[in-house]
Amino acid sequence: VSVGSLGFPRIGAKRELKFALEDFWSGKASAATLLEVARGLRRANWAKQHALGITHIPSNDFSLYDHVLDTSVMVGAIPAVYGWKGAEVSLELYFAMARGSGSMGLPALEMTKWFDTNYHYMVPELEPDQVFQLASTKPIDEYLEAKALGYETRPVLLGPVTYLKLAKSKDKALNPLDWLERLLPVYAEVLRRLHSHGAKWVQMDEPVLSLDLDEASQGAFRKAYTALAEAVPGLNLLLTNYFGGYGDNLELALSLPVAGMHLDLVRAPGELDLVTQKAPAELTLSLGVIDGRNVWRADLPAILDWIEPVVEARGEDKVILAPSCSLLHVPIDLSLETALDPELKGWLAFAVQKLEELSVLGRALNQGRGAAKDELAASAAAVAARRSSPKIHDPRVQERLARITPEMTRRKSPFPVRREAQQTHLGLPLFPTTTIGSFPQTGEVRKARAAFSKGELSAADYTDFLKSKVEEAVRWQEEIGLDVLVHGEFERNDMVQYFAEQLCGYAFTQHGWVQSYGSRCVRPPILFGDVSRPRPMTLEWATYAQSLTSKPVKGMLTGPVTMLQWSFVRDDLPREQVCRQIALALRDEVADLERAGIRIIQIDEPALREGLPLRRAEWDGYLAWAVECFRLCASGVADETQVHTHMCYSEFNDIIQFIGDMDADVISIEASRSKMELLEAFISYRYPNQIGPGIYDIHSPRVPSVAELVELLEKAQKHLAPDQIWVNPDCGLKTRKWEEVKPALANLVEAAQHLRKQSESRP
Ligand code: THG
Ligand code: ZN
Repeated sequence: VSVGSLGFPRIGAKRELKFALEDFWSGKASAATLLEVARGLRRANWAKQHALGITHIPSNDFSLYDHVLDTSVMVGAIPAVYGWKGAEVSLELYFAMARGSGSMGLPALEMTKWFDTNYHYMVPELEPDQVFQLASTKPIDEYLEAKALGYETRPVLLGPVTYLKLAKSKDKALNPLDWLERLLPVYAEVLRRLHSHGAKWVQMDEPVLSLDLDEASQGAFRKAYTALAEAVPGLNLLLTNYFGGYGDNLELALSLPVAGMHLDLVRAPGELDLVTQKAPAELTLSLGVIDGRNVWRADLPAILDWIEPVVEARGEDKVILAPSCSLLHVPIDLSLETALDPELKGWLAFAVQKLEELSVLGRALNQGRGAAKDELAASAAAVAARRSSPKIHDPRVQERLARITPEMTRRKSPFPVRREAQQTHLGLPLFPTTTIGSFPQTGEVRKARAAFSKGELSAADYTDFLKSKVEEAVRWQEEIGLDVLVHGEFERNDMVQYFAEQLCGYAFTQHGWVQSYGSRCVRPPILFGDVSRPRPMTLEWATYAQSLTSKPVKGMLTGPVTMLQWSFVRDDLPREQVCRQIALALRDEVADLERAGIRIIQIDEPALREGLPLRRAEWDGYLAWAVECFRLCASGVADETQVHTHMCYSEFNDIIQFIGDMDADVISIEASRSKMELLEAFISYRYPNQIGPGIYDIHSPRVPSVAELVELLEKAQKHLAPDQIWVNPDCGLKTRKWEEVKPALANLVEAAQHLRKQSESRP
């Protein structure tokens, strides 16, 4: 068998790409320096994979920003606003598409989540009269670059059907798939050139095969692969689907004229038997047996038990071992972690370790298990140790889980009753104003946190510093007249990490960065054991802020589904069980906040929607437990206590009923950029509770005027009752500057006052 890798993380083990990009953007470094760093990263990644014994080493898995953007550039899909004249695409133009360009007044392309991952890609935008042309030879250049270094690689392309399915058309009446015929010649040209330079295989990533596909999409696959096979007959195409099984698309996939097919056997282990029964003998199978989405060490002997018969039956030369998907979604190298509990460390594998696992499997399959005796024994021992470790099992948590009752997931009274109680208790005006929670994380705040974590600032001094920031923020909110205040979250880093650090059952890495978008990374915490809350997590800051004012201060929590979704989660329990554990821990925090006199508590769930399974048939099952977990966390309070939730990056149309089922007293959503379009789901569903449609787009430095804020509110008021509407920004203000935030929020308050006056003067 051979051993393949579908893609290696490109950010660099020390985030070299991030720093090189940011230096280039700020003018501190030249383009040549950036490109040299990029070249060095590619060289190091190829060398590493080669040294690990990988035979199908990927090329063109690198990207300066995003591989979907690279594909748009490759095929010349550059929207007219960028003024491209058809020549080589400059770095300036590339980054203008990625991030917008202030100086040229150009917008960035839209960015959205890559399938069910926490990675974001730049959405291709096609003109109605889009013509495609080969505008970048990156796949060929990088193939040749590797070749010059002595590596024979397998170039990776984002396949044409997935590319078009991810694209949006400026003219909504047109379906991007209709451009397939025009697009294919460019792909054919790229493949032809790769082939002529000696490429044997090309990996065609088509993860939309993990989705429900309609007839037209299935037809597009047939058309595309028939055309490409005809155009470049001698080249082996590896049809690569991941993040799930082929499901209903299996017959289709098996009918395509490709030389190989990749299976994600972590998400869809059941497909191995199906495929081995049906696949023609000459089809090479790439078996994705190592989890590319999680950080746990694999059970190598168990995998061998499973794969050996397949290799036996199909022949060694027809099997490639692989990770389930690109390793883009896992941290790079476990060996850099020096502070992890050694026991936990023994259970983990990052990208480098995962390739090592594949190489051990390859050796065992090619030379017999004896040739990898020690590694296999170590793998089995690690798996056994993890299973039986007392560190992951907490009987008290399990007992509590078993005692969850349906009553615990229901508020005491229905919303209309709660609303009366809350109105009496809180006495808020019509169109109450608030913010989503965080205030600008200025250089000063970040510096203090860094000094504190390095030990250069004492805990007492750090606390005093934070207190002064909270006090400033409270005073300032009172001054401009906001109705519901927040403490500003100056003490928090990431909204998941902050809570995870305070919960039992979670661990942290030093270098476990995973690309989120462009130069931005996150370091997802590792949820390895039963989750519990040893002590209150947010109480001190909330009560401190409340002590400074008579206006209500909102307590701020990250919800259980988001805590789950943005962590690496143990794979020995169903996700819904883990989520319930988190919900119980947060429920205790909610109770503590209420007891301490906090009358409004916000539980953010920005990741609830992205957790949706890729196939619709699984949606209801997921949504049922996700909503239940939110309610479990939120329902332990009295009628008078007002529960808010906040969701961003969400389309609500197809899940609105479940949003309703969450039964939050108030939900704030991102709505300004879509000019309140996102509200439509709430309107047509007749959402009964209160809503704060965000009216200030926090992704832009622009300060909105009172008039435009009023206009957005009036739009909302057309369809919602006045006493249903809250007035707030789209999202937290962490990434904004005070110079922008202060006038914007003052305008927001004024807009609310304007609406109050209007509605008073009405009969
Ligand atoms: N936290 C987590 N996941 C997320 C978000 C989050 N996924 C979706 C969305 N928010 C992604 N957005 C961002 C925005 C900014 C950054 C990362 C993801 C960012 N990261 C810092 C960087 O790359 O320099 C590092 C932050 C840190 O020190 O932890 O700026 O909010 N989990
Ligand atoms: Zn948000």
